[in-house]
Order: sequence, then C-alpha cells, then structure tokens
Amino acid sequence: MLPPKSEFSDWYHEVIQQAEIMDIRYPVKGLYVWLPFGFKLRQLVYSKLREILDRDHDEVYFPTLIPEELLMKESEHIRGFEDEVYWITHGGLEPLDVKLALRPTSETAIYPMFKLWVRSHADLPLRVYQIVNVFRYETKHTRPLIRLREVTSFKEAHTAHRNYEEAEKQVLNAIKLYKEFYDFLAIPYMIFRRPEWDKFPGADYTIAFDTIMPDGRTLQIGTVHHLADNFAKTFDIKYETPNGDHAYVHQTCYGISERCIASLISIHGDDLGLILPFDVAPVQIVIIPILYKGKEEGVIELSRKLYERLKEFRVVLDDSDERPGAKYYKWELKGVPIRFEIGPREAENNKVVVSFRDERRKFSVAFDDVTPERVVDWGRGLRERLRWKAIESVREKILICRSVEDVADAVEKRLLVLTYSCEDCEREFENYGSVLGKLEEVPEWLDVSLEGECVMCGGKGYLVGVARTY
Ligand code: A5A
Repeated sequence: MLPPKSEFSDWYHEVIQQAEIMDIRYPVKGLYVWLPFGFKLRQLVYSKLREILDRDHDEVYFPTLIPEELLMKESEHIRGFEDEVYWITHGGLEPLDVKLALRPTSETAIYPMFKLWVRSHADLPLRVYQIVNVFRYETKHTRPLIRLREVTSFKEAHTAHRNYEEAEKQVLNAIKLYKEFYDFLAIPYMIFRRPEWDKFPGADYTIAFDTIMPDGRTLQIGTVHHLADNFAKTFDIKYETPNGDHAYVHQTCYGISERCIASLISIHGDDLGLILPFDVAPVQIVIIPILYKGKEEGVIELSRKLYERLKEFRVVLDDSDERPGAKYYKWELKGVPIRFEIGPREAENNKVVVSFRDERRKFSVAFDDVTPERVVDWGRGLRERLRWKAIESVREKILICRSVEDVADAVEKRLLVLTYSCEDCEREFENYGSVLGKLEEVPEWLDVSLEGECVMCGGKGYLVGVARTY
C-alpha cells in the first residue's frame, strides 16, 4: 500500500520503489539504481527528447574526465562549481600529475574542441548535444531523480553562433523545443528569467522552466543559458567573418535532467500509484481475463484475439494465476493507461470492458470497435485530461500578491507567489523565499498582467515569482 499522495514526500519515495522505477538502496548517498521498468520509462521519455533535438542538432559524446586546467579556465564558471566537483587524484597507487574532474557539466570539455572545429562563418551555427551522466557533490538534501550526485540522464546541448543576436534566437528556439517536450509529457511549466545572482556560472543570462510539485515547492526542470562570448573569449573560439575579420562566437547551452521524470511521476500520479501518458507508458495496455472454472475457453480466446489486434502497442496479456484484484492493483501502481477486462459475459457477447487509469470508470465496448485507431484516440484523450488536471493542480498553488505582507504569508503556506517588483527591490524577496526571477510570458492557463507597480517601492515593476524550491 502507498501512503496517500497528500503526504507527498513519503508517497514519492514509496511510489518510485513500489512501481519499480528505482532501487534506492545503493550504498552511496545521492546515487540510485534504475530498475528495468524505470529504465524503459526513461528510454521512452528520452527518445522524444532526442526526436525533438535531432531535427537540427547533432548528437555527440565527450569524455567524462576534464583536466584541472581546463575546468579552472573560466573563472566565474569554476567559482560556481568548485564546491561541487569530484576529483580523481590517483591512477591505481600513483598520484596523477594532472588532477581530473568528473564533469559537473561539459562546457570546459566541449569548448576547447569547438575552438578546433570552428574556422569560418560557414561552420556556424554549430549545434550539438549529448545525453550523459554528470557528477555534482550536492550538499542540499539528495532525493532520487530530483537532486542527485550522479545525474544519470543529463541532456546538455551546446551551440555556437556568429553574434549575440543569433545566439539569442537560439535561446528562443531552445525554449520552444522544451515547451514541446513538456507539453508532450502534459507537464505545466512557467518560464522565468533567473535573477543575476542565480544565473548559470559564466552565463549572460539564464531562462528556467519551473513546475510546481504536489507539496507546493517548485522544481526547476530545465534551463537555457545565453553565454554571449564569455566562454569564447576564455577558450579562444573565433571564426573568420565573410569579410575576412576574426570574431568570437556567441554561445548558448541548455539542459534537462531526469527531473523531467520526477515531475512526470509526481504531477500525474495519485493515491494508487503512477498515471502515465499513453505515449511514454512502458506498458500502455493491459488485458486481464477474468476466469471462472469451466468457462475459461471463450475468455482466453477473446483475450488472445484482442492481444493480437493491439500488438503494435506495448500490451500485456496478464494471464498469470493471481486474482483479478491483485492484477488491477499491480498495473494501476505502474500507471498503465488502458485496461481491458474480459470475463465470460464479455466472451459470450463479443464485448470487452474498458477503463482508463485516470478515470477508473468502467464501460463496455463491442469487441469489433476496439481498433488501433480507437486506442490512439483514447490515449490522446487521456493526455488531454492529464494536462488539464495538472494545470488545475498547479494553478491552485499559485497566488498573485499585491502587498508585501501577503507574500510572506503565502510562501509560508507553500504557494508560488507572483508579485510585482522592480529591479532594485527584487533581491528583497529573498527574505521570504527563493526568487525565481522575472516571468517571461504568461502561461495560457493563467490570467495576469506582466507589468504592475512594485509592491516594495511603488515604482514600475514586472511580475516575479517567489517560492520554496527543491
Ligand atoms: N550546462 C548547462 C546546460 C547546465 O549545466 N545547466 S544547469 O546547471 O542548470 O543544469 C541543467 C538542469 O539539470 C537544471 O535545470 C536541473 O533541472 C537539472 N539538474 C541540475 N543539477 C541536478 C541534480 N543535482 N540532480 C538532478 N537534476 C539536476
């Protein structure tokens, strides 16, 4: 049995174990084991991310180890990461001449190669990505899929362009790609421009995607950074312009980790377990024959026929010896979107009973009407319902505040506060919670104006987010 989802932290820890996403007993803090079912989910989610990126990026693979000298080259970057780097100091018993870092992210591994690859304006834009593990010695409370010391599914894209404006276009493009990805997962998000003091180390500015977890804390589920020519200057990445001059490239990078799966599990799940959108569910359909002594034959036959017809999907015919109740429980826990039940009555009338994981209401359909097209439609319907349910649950955790007093109170109650601030006063809000930064655009499901009077000083202000964060 799971704890109720209202006890979110306990629910989360239990559901990822009981639904067989992760084994969290690995004896190193912040490192966890992907189980087969979880790994399959990861593969399905990440193949969408790949599909989106492959349209105009090339996938690459860079080494895990970065020599100390390269990692230390960009001063702001290293200042941002120095507390978090794991170092390799020995090869066997021999101390190494050059200390090697386990990559915390790969700018300093990739950009020295960019220097070699970029020659002329014709080499630009350059867009690559990799999906790799990165290591960060996180000191905040570690949690599976949310705050890891080995991030196992770190998608990082790195691009180079002719100038600041072209890099900025890429930032907008990356935002569009991330929107498509999270819309596909039916996960609502808000897009903030992080304040200066919280931008990515070495970036010109950082745009972040945040979602709201069921306990009201926000989770940063992706970031897009404009790097301007900061790294290009450090790593000497220059190109020859059409008129023969030499200029530094302008760069962007953007990343998503397995937090996308943490949010998928957390936002859609319920007291019974996971609820997975049809496209990413490792098991999309389960068929459960209801067997009574002496009446098995027709039931098994019809179940097999249905299985054959739906074979293009990830479908399981659960004809194990367990009781139907135990089977329902198991497949509900794993978030299977569509369930068919076939008993003697169905077999006799050439019908099947259908239920969807989110609604759980059962209805009867003629066997002949259960076509693959119909199933795809049902899957689409389920995603739409999940999307709206998720939007509702996120919306009720947002409060628009027009006075400072309300901000403190609302953050305390685990609400994401949207309020108005000017640039000078923005940092003051750190006294109440984490400042997410300036809201870049109003989500279609929210009705609020981006501009208003700063609630601190009455000056011209913009909408900022303040919340407790993961
Ligand atoms: N090179 C750039 C892309 C970069 O490293 N950006 S980042 O530091 O912001 O990380 C990208 C994303 O990875 C973050 O937005 C966050 O969603 C996720 N992430 C960062 N640290 C993590 C950790 N310790 N565990 C899980 N996810 C993490």
